[in-house]
Amino acid sequence: MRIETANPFPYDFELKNTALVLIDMQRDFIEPGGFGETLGNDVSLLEAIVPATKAALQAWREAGGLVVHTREAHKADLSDCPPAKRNRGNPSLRIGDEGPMGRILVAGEPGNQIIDALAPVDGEIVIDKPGKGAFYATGLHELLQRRGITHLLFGGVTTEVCVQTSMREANDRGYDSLLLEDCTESYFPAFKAATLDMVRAQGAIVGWTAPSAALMAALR
Ligand code: C5J
Repeated sequence: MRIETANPFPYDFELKNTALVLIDMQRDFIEPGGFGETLGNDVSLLEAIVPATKAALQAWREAGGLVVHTREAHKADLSDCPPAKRNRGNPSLRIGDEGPMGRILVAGEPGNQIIDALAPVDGEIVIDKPGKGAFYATGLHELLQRRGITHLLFGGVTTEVCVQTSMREANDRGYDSLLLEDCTESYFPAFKAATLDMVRAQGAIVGWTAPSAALMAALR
């Protein structure tokens, strides 16, 4: 299969060797009243990508592709949360504190769940990650290697933090990655735009980008 209009040049992939990776589409970042909003962010920016992401997920499922969901999630005792991460800055709520949707970024809490519209189904992989990158302190690389995955299609939030970090980690591990432009978002639109430019600069130094419609066209 080929995404002809991918940037900076066409992206070739085989369904059986490719996974769709949705980064941290969890309630605490996306829904009003969650952690993201308590940090002073306008979460409606992130909510706006849900319909396109849902459509891409549905098309990928119908094609029979592997789906990976991640959550930024710490253990209840915070033993996997470095003090530097927890203590930085002056937020009204820190990781592990009781927030509007349970303890902030703690596995199993209501706010840590993937939003209903994109909820994982049987057979899909769900990775709890303590870092920004999906490969740090998780078994994701081994799991993908066992399945023969060489290509990754990324969506999720936020573009310049967990999505970009995961793409860079994937790049260093030898994956060809493409970021679905309308299935990722930032609280800072300029950061999203800069990330898309950075990813595909210098001959796809990190990877490719394309609108989800171009993926759907390739799948038809
Ligand atoms: C952040 C993320 N922004 N999922 N997490 O802290 O990008």
